[in-house]
Amino acid sequence: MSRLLINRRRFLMAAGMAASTLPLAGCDAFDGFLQNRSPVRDVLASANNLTYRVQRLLMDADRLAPEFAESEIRQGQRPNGSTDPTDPEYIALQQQDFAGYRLGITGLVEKTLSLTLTELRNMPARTQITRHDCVEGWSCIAKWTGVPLATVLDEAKIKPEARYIVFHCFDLMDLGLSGPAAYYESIDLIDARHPQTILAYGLNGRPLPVANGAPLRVRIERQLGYKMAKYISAIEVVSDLSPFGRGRGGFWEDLGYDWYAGI
Ligand SMILES: Nc1nc2c(c(=O)[nH]1)N[C@H]1C(S)=C(S)[C@@H](COP(=O)(O)O)O[C@H]1N2
Ligand SMILES: [Mo]
Repeated sequence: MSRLLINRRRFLMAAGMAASTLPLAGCDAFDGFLQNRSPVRDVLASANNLTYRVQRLLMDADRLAPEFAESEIRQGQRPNGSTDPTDPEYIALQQQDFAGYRLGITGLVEKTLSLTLTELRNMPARTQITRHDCVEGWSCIAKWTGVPLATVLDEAKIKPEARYIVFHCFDLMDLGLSGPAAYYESIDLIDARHPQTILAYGLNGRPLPVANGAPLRVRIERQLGYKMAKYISAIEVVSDLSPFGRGRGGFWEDLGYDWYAGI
């Protein structure tokens, strides 16, 4: 399946230009492009829905992304997006090497969890060497170690009405005039339960560095890079994505990217 790869800066410029040609100039116009009933957005959303349904129909739910040999790791994982969060809560945790970190799992679960890094590291682990594809057009092969998300969800016992997993992150993104917005992401339960979907705390045999999302980031190997939330502060199990951000299921999705970024 072909996919239009666009440079992110160009994308944001294009979004800004589209907004500035609207009758109302300024940030109201930018908001207008993004608001729920914008025709532009509806077209994007319906095309994305179609891709999602077609891929889900054609795809074996457990099909694995390709895995590679150690010798195919050619460089460190290229840090992208946020690489050094300055948010006070994050800095405080980082200063103590994340000893005080707790991963909360809340929402539509029988049992709310609050897990330390030690507890996460003591759960069954999976290591995989996979290729990360960023929408900007670059790739990187790296070795990731973590606990399968399915294991954590089984521990929390998700309720029957659950449909999506939302990842909340520590880092705020600067949207210029629109002000800061928290990075967040979401996936469906098929991706959540996929064997290669892990909450990673290790990269290339070492603890996950800050630049790549310490202390915990998700790997969703059949999707593009922006789905793989770094700096995860909490996981919420939900039935509806509309309450989060601008309601499209992720920080970049709220700016127009596809929610389903299957590759
Ligand atoms: N919290 C958070 N997660 C994030 C991002 C970000 O800016 N903040 N950027 C995303 C994008 S676009 C990519 S390509 C990958 C980059 O991961 P890396 O820095 O380990 O290469 O993280 C994704 N997850
Ligand atoms: Mo990306």
